[in-house]
Amino acid sequence: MREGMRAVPAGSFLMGSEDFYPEERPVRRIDVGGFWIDERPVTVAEFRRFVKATGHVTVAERPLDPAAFPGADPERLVPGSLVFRQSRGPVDLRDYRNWWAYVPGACWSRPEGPGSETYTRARHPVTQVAYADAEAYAAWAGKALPTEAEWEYAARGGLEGATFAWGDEASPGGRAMANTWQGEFPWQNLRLDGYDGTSPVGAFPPNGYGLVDMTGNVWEWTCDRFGDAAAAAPCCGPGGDGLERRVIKGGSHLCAPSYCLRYRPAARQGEDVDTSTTHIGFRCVVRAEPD
Ligand SMILES: [Ca+2]
Repeated sequence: MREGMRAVPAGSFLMGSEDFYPEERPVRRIDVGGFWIDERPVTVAEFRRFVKATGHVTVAERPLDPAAFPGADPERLVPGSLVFRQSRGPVDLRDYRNWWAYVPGACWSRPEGPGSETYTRARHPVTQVAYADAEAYAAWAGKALPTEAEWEYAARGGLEGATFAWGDEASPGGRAMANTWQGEFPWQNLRLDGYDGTSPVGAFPPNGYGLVDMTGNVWEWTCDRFGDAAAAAPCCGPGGDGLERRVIKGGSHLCAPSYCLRYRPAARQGEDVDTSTTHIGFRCVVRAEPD
């Protein structure tokens, strides 16, 4: 046994989906070796231990080099990160700037910027982590970031071809199975699942492999490059500007069926490796056969 991790047996599965968005196609059979995966996303408390032990400075906290951003607005060249802002009413859903704000000083310990804190959110998933931050944590922990196939195989929990991590029905018996968005995005958050933003890990039922928060709550980094340069920008955030992108999986608390039905194992987006937001986190794997 490995503390806080679950064994996922070697096997094969149907990866992808034909029923939702083009980037998830085609469905194909993939073989995966056995591995261990964190049973929950890395929490704020765990990330705090890592920062204390290593002195790691996250990408969002590092000074920006003006030479790397010719013509950029100087206001954007201060350390900071992207923070979700609920709009007052309906907005143009084609422009993510209607709900994302670049906030100077926003970082993992102050996710919404100066004046915010995480002391009441120690058991929430850490957010405001870029790809390099997730990689650094994984290395420190003696782990690795999952491939997209490992992540999706684990998220399916042994169910073949199911729409959701728990089956084909979105809310069996009316029960909320993941932290998503109910209501009209991005202005009306009905919180029928009990949570406005992120939720403590494990607030919703585990999947067939005993893993919690695989979908909803926060998107999770994987180590796979997002290869399709022609693909549109992520549904709910920046991207698509030619920078290196990696695959993120699982959807988040901002996924609303009316706009972005991505709290499903097959759902995927490409995210710029330097981007951090209030809705992206990660979990780790260890590539060893289960005992
Ligand atoms: Ca919610």
